[in-house]
Amino acid sequence: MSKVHVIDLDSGNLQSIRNVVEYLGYEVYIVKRWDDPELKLANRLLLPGVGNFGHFLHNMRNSGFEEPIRAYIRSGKPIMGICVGLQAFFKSSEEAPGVDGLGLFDMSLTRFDDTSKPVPEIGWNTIKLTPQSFFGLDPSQSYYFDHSYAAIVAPEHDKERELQCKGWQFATTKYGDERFIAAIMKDNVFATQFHPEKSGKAGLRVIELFIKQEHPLPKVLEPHQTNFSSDYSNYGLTRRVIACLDVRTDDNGELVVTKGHQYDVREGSDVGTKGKVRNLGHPAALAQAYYDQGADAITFMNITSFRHSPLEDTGMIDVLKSAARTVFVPLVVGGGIKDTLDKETGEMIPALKIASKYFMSGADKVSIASDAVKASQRYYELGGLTDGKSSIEMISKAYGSQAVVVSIDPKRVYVNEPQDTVNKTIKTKYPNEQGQDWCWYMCTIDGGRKSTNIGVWEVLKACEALGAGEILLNCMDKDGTNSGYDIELLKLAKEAVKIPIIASSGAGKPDHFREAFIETTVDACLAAGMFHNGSYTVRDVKDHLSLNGLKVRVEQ
Ligand code: 1PR
Repeated sequence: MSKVHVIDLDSGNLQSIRNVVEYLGYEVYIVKRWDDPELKLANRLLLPGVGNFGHFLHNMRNSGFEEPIRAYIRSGKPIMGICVGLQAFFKSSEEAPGVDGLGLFDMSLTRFDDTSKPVPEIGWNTIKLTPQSFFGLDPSQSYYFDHSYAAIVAPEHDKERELQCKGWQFATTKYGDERFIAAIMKDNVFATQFHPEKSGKAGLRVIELFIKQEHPLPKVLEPHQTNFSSDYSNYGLTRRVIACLDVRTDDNGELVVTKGHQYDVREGSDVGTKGKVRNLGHPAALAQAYYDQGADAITFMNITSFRHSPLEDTGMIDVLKSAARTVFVPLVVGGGIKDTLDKETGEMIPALKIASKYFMSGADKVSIASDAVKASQRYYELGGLTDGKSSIEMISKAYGSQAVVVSIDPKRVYVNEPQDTVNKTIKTKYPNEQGQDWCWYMCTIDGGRKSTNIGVWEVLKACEALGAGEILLNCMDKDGTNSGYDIELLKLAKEAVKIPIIASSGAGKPDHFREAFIETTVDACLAAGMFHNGSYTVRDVKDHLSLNGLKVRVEQ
């Protein structure tokens, strides 16, 4: 087996799949048309999907792929579906009433219950095999999940037995109190709800064994691993540790990773003087280093995109392409995702097109900051309604809400009493010099350079309604200070929305991560400076969390 065929249904994870298969040493053939004669020659077929179930199936039908895929399956040759690729093999989904799946598995998907946990499920979870392993699936490993709908088998305990009787082999995962199908196999059809292409070495192994059609026995679980896989203190997920790379050109015109002190990236800005742009290393090389240390996701922020459009910024695209070839955890890219005027042609380029360029280069998610604040203001101007035109809505419609992160850059504003602002206030434990102990968090735009009149609570609510999948919550007062996260801000944000929140700004030592995870219900913690200056590695943070009883992903 030297060639692997991949069906192209405009899925956001297509490039990531291609990267993994090439990394494993196989040739990739992307099948773009249903009548491509290559499809008949395929011996291993991958069906990647992300986003909306209905959108994916309509796309499959409208592009004429349904019957060729069914014919391939009837031929008995191996096929593997990934994420929405798995969901398409089921009967239907609550996400798209009235749209039929391929019906290979006689079961329907439903939305996770969000009354007591964040939805979507974003993060690394363990699996339970029923009854035995296939394609190297390993209960001692964690796999990366990113979805709101699932083939839920619990609490109907008999369901699992019923499915086994049908000859299905499957692995399940528990998110909160809901158990669902994480991977499934019947005859030549194999599929995973998780993203093996983004699950580090454990995921690469699953794809490789599918290509080789091998089923080695998994390792026997050590007693401590059994405890680890039954820890539901974070709904079953590990505590995610994320490394962030702020990227811009330095004074020599080189694209570098930099780091600000309260967003000022020039040397000496922390002591009141101004020097050169801090150069902390090459973006792709640092991304690789953090991946090797065990980072659970990497974010790239194009921090001068308010000045230069990403359309002109081919350097960032090159960085992303290079990192995506060897870094197999989710890659998030932000900066300049908004409708943009192309200066050369005078044409308005929609945010969706800019995002697509990043997805095609290997990004799994895009992060929107300034434009999300503007979209929130518009949302309230429309009386809490959406007009479908914002970048958040357009991108989440095309690529799924899991692909849209909203990055927020708030700053504390003190007031005498809550009535002094229309925005949501908190009573803080840290009054300002004037003794004011009420404050709200004003959302800034253009990398903290411009103030607005809207608060973080209001932007969070609006962005959730517009379809954002996750929030990256910075804090201008804390950025680069190494003094710990703003716990009050995190608590406020977690009260506002159900979608997951990534804490950012202020981490200076591993214990700051523990503090954020214990004192708040935040879903992930991100840091930049403490990793870039070499004080600590990602592994140091994970060791510290683990010693303090918090489950983390460690590659075996
Ligand atoms: O507005 O959609 O074009 O996006 C611009 C993006 O670039 C935003 O997400 C904004 O946060 C980011 N950005 C713009 N200017 C800066 C700057 O620093 N001058 N970075 C900037 C903001 C915040 C985080 C940082 C954390 C952790 N930096 O990226 O990594 O605060 O830092 P720490 O652990 O060292 O404290 P758009």
